[in-house]
Amino acid sequence: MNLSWQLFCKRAKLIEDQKGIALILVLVVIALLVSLVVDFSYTMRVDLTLAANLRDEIKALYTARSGTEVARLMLKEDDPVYDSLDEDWAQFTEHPGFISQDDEGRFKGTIEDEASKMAINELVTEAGEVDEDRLKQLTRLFQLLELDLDLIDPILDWLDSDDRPRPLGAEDEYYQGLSPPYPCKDSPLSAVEELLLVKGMTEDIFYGDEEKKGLVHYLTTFSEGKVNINTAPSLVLQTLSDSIDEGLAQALIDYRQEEPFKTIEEVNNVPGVTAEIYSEINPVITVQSSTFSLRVEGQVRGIKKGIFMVLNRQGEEVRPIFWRAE
Ligand SMILES: [Ca+2]
Ligand SMILES: [Ca+2]
Repeated sequence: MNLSWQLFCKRAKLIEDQKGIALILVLVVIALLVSLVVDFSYTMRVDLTLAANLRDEIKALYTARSGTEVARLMLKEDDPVYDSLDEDWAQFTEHPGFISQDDEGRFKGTIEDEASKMAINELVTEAGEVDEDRLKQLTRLFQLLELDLDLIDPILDWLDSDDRPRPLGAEDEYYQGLSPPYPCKDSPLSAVEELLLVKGMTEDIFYGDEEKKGLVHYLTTFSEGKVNINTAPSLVLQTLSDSIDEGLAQALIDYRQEEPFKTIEEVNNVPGVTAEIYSEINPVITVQSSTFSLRVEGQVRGIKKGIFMVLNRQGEEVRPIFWRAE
């Protein structure tokens, strides 16, 4: 083998090696590019999904807000002389004109009359003392719900202006000893949820469960104080007097289903309502309501956004006095 042949072979091998290295480099670059493209595509898809979800969340929230405007309009157009469950506002959810069938945005909701519940803040007078008649009403509510009456003293202490604990109650000294400590309210509640801060109150008692509704369903801080006999459930009607049992409450409901009460005097037409019962309940009943709570859920392609709002109606004006996103 001569020298030139050896040189030729070496050069050829070198070229082969260089080709191999180039091929590996190309493969590495392609692999890097592929992984970059896959990663980019994945990131883009995630970003796109996030953006679509955000878009649908915003659309769902504004769909719910549309629902609140429809509710305001219904209450504005409602006859304010009396308020009953056969009126349009009470059928808010079922109203077929207000729920679109496509997925591009629909809402559903309920309007509830706050005067269908007991006004918890009426327990205490403006002077900060307990109103004995309203205390009887709360006691009846506790009995009907089969709740421990020992919880009433702490509720009264929470609301009354003084700092003297009742036999089973609790004032600032008790609450300041908790971890973390907080002050006793000693004034009307801003929201019924505040009751969860009261000594002895539990979520089970307050919210109830599937079998039994809790206190939150029967108490309000938003009504003007009287109970609307056109909208109150049987249990709240029974809290009005020891003389109103389940049977008489049902008689009141049967009567209003035939024709809503237009005045409180009409309650005397209900079989079983005596002059004594009427004189006992007439200071605390009404047939009109001014405050309604509204729950609306907007939905867009499975994304849901809820709004809870309390609407106050004064004449032609219906305005929100409280709201929160849910
Ligand atoms: Ca009405
Ligand atoms: Ca107190």
